[in-house]
Amino acid sequence: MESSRDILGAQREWQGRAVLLMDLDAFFASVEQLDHPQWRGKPVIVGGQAGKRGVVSTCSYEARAFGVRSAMPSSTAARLCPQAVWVEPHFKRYRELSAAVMGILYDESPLLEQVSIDEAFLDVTPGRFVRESPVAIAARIQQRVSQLGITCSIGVASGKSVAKIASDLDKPRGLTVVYPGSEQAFLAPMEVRAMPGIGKQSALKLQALGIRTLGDLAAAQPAQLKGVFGVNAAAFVHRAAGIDERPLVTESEVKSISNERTFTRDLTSRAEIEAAIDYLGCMVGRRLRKQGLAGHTVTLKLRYSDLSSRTAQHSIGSQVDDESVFIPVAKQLLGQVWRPGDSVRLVGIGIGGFHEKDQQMELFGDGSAEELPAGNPALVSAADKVRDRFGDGKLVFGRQLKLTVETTANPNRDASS
Ligand code: TTP
Ligand code: MG
Repeated sequence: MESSRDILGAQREWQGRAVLLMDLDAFFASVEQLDHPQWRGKPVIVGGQAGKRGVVSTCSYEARAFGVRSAMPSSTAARLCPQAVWVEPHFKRYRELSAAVMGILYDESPLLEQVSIDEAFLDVTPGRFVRESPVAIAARIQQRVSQLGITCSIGVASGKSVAKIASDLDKPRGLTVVYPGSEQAFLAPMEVRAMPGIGKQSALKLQALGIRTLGDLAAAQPAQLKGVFGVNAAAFVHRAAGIDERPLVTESEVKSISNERTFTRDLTSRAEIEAAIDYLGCMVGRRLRKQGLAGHTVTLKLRYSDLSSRTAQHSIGSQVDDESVFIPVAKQLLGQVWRPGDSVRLVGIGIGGFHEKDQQMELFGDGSAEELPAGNPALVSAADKVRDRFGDGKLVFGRQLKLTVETTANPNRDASS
């Protein structure tokens, strides 16, 4: 461990719940440096090449020193750091290392929530599944991950939001521990944007109310904040005070990821239904990637104007998380459940079949049994980040523009139990 920060100084016995958040450092770039020893210590940029309208997926810390960042246009990155080594992403390899890292975490505790390809929460509450101190467990995870040839940063705290914020404080190779009872002091001086879920718009609205720091937010009345957070106002005030009892959601609980929409008027043409499939498919793809899930089964669900519904399903030979691959499959399914003249009230798309991991992969062009579009992983990944930051409305692909019908109902996430 090269750096560590312990918010109250001396290490002491942990009381109560302990959650850690592990996030790999400059993940894709670190894997490239591992696989190409001649690139170690050099600025390495993973992403689409400059000149081809590409974007940066990520870059090594050596490239960050020049101001290069994720989601930046490649042309800008090339200008900031002309000597950088450029490499296209190798997703199969990243998934392989991600799986190895998740295995290290599972060795410590079975209660794991994978948030993305390089990030996971782990419950290490003493007396629940583990007996050792959470800090010792975190240090061992860092050590074992470094034996794989990559590094990670970890935040340890009593709940998810503080663990997440702590993990980011001392990157790379940081270990930041926030002992139970010290959460509020830890958060109070931070700007509200430090809290996951508070974006630029919310921060501006809070500022107008005189709330700039998490300390200010913790002291606010939830009733004042309905216009900013809606029904979540009280939850955000609690979180700002360091109280966050949200449980971890384990992968085995997630059976499928699906989104559906009820339309305020019936869709009657194939073009309209396909536009809905495009729209919903993009949402499902983004949620899959966010959670590091990929599935075999594509499901299309339609509800008609007489309120009857039908679903059609197709299993594909590889696990997919890229909508440019599974949307065409969903459109093929349309022929099984829709005939010209049918009026459609609701459209839903789901991806399931997450568990047959041994058959996984070959997703990106190498030898899949079926002819599927190759997809564009670097593009979808960058698009996800823009949407995360600015909201769904800000980035619209051409194929989504046709969908102008208003929608109701909320995205739904199927989980057992
Ligand atoms: P992050 O954990 O956000 O970034 P990182 O691991 O590269 O760097 P850090 O040390 O700050 O954690 O994302 C994990 C991977 O996801 C990243 O290596 C590449 C990919 N990614 C993109 O493809 N596009 C993006 O805009 C971002 C942020 C990440
Ligand atoms: Mg990371």
